[in-house]
Amino acid sequence: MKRNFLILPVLLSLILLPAGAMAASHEHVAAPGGHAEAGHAMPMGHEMAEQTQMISLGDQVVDGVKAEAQLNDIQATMTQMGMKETHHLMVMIQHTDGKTLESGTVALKIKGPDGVESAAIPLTGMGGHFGADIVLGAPGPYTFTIGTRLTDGKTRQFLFSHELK
Ligand SMILES: [Cu+2]
Repeated sequence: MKRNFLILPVLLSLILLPAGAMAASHEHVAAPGGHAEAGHAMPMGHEMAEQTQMISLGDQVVDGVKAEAQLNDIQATMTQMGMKETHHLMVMIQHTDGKTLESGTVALKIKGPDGVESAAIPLTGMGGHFGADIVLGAPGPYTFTIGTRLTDGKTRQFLFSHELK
């Protein structure tokens, strides 16, 4: 976890390069229905990935499961549509043996610069990851707590941090 903060600038530069490749690997083109059904009618965080700033939150392994989280800045597009969401948070969840987990219950709590933790926000399964459009209203330190109950019945908690500019 600590290591991730140190190498974040390196990760960012790596992640900004293969934006198109990453969008493709999320299989959104192959599964647009899943997004629509998921109340994700305007999945701008994905299809417009090339124009979207992506922020890696790093990855974390808990009890044989790896969660890799990412924020996509969707504010410009959402503002145009009169919506207040600023970011699309997505988390890819895999067994450490490499198998991607796409079912189960995943929820997010956000603690912002004001130190107040949000109510749990359900993350919707959407073709290879779980995600939600969220509002990060002010610059400053954020903590994202992601709780999962996957098909093995175990609960896990993953913690990610980001300093929003
Ligand atoms: Cu998504």
